[in-house]
Amino acid sequence: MAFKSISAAEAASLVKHGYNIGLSGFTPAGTAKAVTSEIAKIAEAEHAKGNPFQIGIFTGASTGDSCDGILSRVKAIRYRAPYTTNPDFRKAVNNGEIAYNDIHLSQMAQEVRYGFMGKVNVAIIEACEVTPDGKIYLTAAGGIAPTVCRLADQIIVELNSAHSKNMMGMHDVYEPLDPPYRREIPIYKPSDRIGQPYIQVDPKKIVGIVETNWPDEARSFADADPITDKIGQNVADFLAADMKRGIIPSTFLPLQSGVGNIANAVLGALGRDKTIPAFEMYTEVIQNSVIGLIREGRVKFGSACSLTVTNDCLQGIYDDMDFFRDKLILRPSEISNSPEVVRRLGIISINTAIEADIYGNVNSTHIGGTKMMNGIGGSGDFTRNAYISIFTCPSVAKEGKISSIVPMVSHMDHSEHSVNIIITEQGVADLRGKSPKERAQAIIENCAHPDYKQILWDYLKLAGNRSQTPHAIQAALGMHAELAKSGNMKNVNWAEYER
Ligand code: 0RQ
Repeated sequence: MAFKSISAAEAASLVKHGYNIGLSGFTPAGTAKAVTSEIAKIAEAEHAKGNPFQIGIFTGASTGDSCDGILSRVKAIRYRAPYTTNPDFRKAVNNGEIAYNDIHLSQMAQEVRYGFMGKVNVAIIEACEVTPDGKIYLTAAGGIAPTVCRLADQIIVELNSAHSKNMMGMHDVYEPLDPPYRREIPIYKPSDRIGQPYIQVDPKKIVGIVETNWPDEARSFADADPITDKIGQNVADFLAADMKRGIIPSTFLPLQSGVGNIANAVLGALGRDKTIPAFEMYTEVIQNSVIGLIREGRVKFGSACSLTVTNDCLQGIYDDMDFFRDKLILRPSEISNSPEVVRRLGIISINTAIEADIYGNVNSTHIGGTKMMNGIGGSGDFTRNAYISIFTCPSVAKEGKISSIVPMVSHMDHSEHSVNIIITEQGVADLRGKSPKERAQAIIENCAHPDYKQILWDYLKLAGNRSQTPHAIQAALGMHAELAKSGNMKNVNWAEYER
């Protein structure tokens, strides 16, 4: 079947007010870009005429400015799930303008299939190739593309020549059956292939091909600083010690690592530490540092959902595909983040906290308990099921006015029941096998910034010692209340809470 070549504007005109669109991509990697930019123009024009125009967006994880940014600025998003990193989108969510559903990334495809979020009207899929019999070859990410292609009434393909056709063969497309027919996902090591290198769709559903040449809207990384370097070194030292004492097998275990500068620094430190053998990754995003470690032979294999790398790094992979072809695999997010597979493979997970409390509960998503930052991403998928779950963060934020270690988190994403290890630049709190009271000692002693240690010891004194998880309940959010009042958590005065 020969497909119709259409412009991005023609494609966008197929998307009507009230529709839900399903997008390829996971992080800005592999996300469709041209059609969403044109949808924004339609929204603006309709709004100028006084007509409503808003849509729902289902995608793999965050997107780039051409989706979340442009569409939130023109107020064209009614609903969106899951993770996002766009500052304008964040502003709109925190102003109450967008219904944002921040679910675990592994659950996104299946919740769309189960019908929890409504119909997928149009799928917009970035591809490096599409064949007349309906084989779509994805670009730099798996995301939820197979599911939205199957469920959508219409499929628009953005054929993006900024991505090399060398990408063909890198994907492993597999969609599980829904209960009660679901079977195990047959991945027994990170490099196992279980599906097809393309998405097979009914060619009649492809309503048009939009040809583009639009590089991924990748974010660059800040240079490592002494704090992120120290956190990275603390993670590497902890893992090396756990291997030495036989808790981690001498063959090592596959790693998952979140996104951002800390994650990049952690992987850099792990790569440099030669007491840790060359290892594999079973993760959701592969960042620049991992590509370097694959070239150096320190990472043997990378299974992920996306190549969230800078464009020059991506080009380097495309140019060197003979080398990378048997060392990388890209999967849909419900496979890369599958709790079943994470538990089976014994993944060591490393994610970032905004704040952690003295008992080991972690907040990864909200500032001050109410304002959305980015979202939970895949951190919950991995943490809950990991062999060892690690959270990292600097011990203080905003020039020391905020302690990342607090008596009680202002929002909880990962509970004390799932969190094994907390690591800051100050040190490592190993929470495994400990009661809440023992955890509080380890976290304050090893992770809190020296400026806040006494404040936290004083809180514990106020909380007393006569329960499983001691709290002075009126004072538990006292450091947050103080931040809101005076702008500095250090000014907290526990005497105000003494009875
Ligand atoms: O503020 O942007 O104004 O400078 O939060 O913090 O230290 O720059 O770190 O960019 O790695 O982000 C948790 C948000 C960390 C991220 C989070 C302020 C701080 C700064 C950013 P500015 P940093 P990062 C992967 C898996 C989701 C969970 C996860 C994230 C800004 O890593 O989204 O790992 N994680 N998912 O100043 C107030 C505090 C603060 C604070 C930091 N306690 N109070 N502000 N900040 N701590 C994602 C995927 O699955 C794809």
